[in-house]
Amino acid sequence: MTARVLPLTALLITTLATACSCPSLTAMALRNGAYRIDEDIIALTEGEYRHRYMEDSAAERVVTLTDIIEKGDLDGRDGDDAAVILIDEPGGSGTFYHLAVLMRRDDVYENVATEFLGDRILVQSVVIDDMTHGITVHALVRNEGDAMAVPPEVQVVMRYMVVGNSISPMQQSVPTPIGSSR
Ligand SMILES: [Ca+2]
Repeated sequence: MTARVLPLTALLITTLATACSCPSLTAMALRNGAYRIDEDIIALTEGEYRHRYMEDSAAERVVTLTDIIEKGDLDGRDGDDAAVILIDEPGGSGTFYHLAVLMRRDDVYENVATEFLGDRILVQSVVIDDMTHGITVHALVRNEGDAMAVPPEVQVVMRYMVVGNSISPMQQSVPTPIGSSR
C-alpha cells in the first residue's frame, strides 16, 4: 500500500490546479481515474483507492467506485459525460456516498465536481436526462432522527444539475416511506 502513497503525493502537487483527468469514459478509464473528494485527489486503481494512515496502523481509508456508472449529456455539448457513485470509508464508522460527474475539458475527461449524498445510505440508481441535462439519484435513506443503526429504507429522489464546476441540487427530495404500514 505504501507504493501508492508516494505517487499520490506527487499527484496532489501536480494536479490540484488543473483538477483530475480521465482520458476517456471507458469502464477501465473510470476505474483507474482520479477523482476529487472535498480537497483530496483520489487516484483509483482497478476501482479502488487505499490509504493507510500510518505505517504500523491497520486504520486505512478506502474509496471505491461502484458499478453505478451513467453516461449521458450533462452540458448540451457533443459527446457523453458521466455520473458515477464513489463510496468513501475513511476508517471510522462512516460510509460516505458521493456523486461524481465527469465532463470533457480540453480533450480529456475531468471529474469536475463531486457532491456528498449521505452517510450509510443506499444508492440504487443514477440517471442522466439528455434533454434537461439533469441527474436523478434514487436512494434509500433514514428518517430524520433515526439512529445510524437503522437500515436505510426511506425512498428518496435527489435531482442535480451541473453548473460550471459544481453540482447543484435542483429539488430537495421528499421522503416517501416505502409501503404504507406503520
Ligand atoms: Ca456533453
